[in-house]
Amino acid sequence: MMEVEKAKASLNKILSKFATRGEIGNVTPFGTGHIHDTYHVQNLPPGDPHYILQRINHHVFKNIPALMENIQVVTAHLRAKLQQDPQANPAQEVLTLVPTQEREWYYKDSDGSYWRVYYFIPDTVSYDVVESQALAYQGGKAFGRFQALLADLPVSQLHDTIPDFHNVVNRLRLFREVLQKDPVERASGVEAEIAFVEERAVAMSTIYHLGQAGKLPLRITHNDTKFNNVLLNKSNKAQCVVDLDTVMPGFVAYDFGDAIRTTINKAPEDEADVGKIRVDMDLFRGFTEGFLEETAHALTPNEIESLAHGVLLLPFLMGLRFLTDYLDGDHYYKIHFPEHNLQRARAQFQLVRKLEEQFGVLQGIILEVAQKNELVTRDSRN
Ligand code: ADP
Ligand code: GN1
Ligand code: MG
Repeated sequence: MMEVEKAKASLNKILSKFATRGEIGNVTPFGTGHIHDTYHVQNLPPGDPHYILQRINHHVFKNIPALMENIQVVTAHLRAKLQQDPQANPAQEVLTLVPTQEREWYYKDSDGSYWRVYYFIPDTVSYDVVESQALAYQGGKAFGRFQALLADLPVSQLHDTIPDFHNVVNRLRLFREVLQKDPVERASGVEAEIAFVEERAVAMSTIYHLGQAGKLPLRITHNDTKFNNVLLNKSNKAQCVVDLDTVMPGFVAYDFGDAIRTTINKAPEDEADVGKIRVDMDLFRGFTEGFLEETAHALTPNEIESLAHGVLLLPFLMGLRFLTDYLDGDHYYKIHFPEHNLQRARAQFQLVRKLEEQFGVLQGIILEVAQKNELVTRDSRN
């Protein structure tokens, strides 16, 4: 059998373990995620649902049963909340897992790979780069609403799927360990990037210290709020938040900062020409308005204050993680060419520089929008 046919047969065999219906047609690679292998599964009979099949990266997520339990708890909670909302359409607005024939949420094959299936949410779009303020606003609404809908799910119900995921102290420690070992002898080529990291190690610890001091409440956060993890409908209205693997206890500034990172920079995350990396304040305002309309009423003053710090921290953390993976020989993220992780790190660090220049402006917009929304909420409650 040809390689392609063999691969097709093995994907079909995996799919036969799941309680799908209809007759499977083409199975094609899908999306631009860096972690899992994602496929779109076509269903031949008209009217039968299409599916998303994913090989879950178990090098990144080491406890797959705990991961899948989280996803089950989160999607069930979101679905129950949306079912109380007459305007909502839960089947299209929350991910829905398809169980295996054995009524499990994942299937482990004989090679040790883990697989899961979701219903495909049709007629949607996602964006790697955001072009308009209206779109940025929709992203803010989507992640803000996600946070608000999960506010009454006790944090103790979720496992930490990747412990210390956004903990900068942990990320700096891992970076320094790899740098010390320099396993693929790349450290001598990235002295400027190493200096960039060390110059900011203290300044980037603000959220960590506030957290340690108990000044920021732990909430259920998404923790991977890249803009392309929102599906929008054909009219560009936010419809569904995807990529729920890192939904776990965290600080609200993480979600805000990670989303801003991929919203306000019109260049791609891995832009090769750092001269093209700019901060677009209209997009910043759009996202902030959407996000705070959904969340401001529930946030503490310390959390509001922390949001601008999250905006600096998240691109710094992502650059640090890309750089660490580059120094480590590219084991974590999918790369498309040899220096891809380094290029990603450089682009993120340039974004940090641009955001540092604008810190006061960012903070001003956040405070203005937060106050407006708190007043609106207070008035509507009176
Ligand atoms: P990764 O963790 O590798 O980023 P994701 O779970 O985010 O993987 O999936 C990759 C992409 O596939 C998403 O950005 C989204 O565009 C698309 N996607 C994922 N799940 C669905 C779904 N149920 N319906 C439609 N599109 C989906
Ligand atoms: C990964 O899965 P994906 O591509 O949405 C990563 C995020 C990074 C992102 C950078 C589990 O997200 O933390 O921000 O790449 N996810 C994991 O693009 O590490
Ligand atoms: Mg994703």
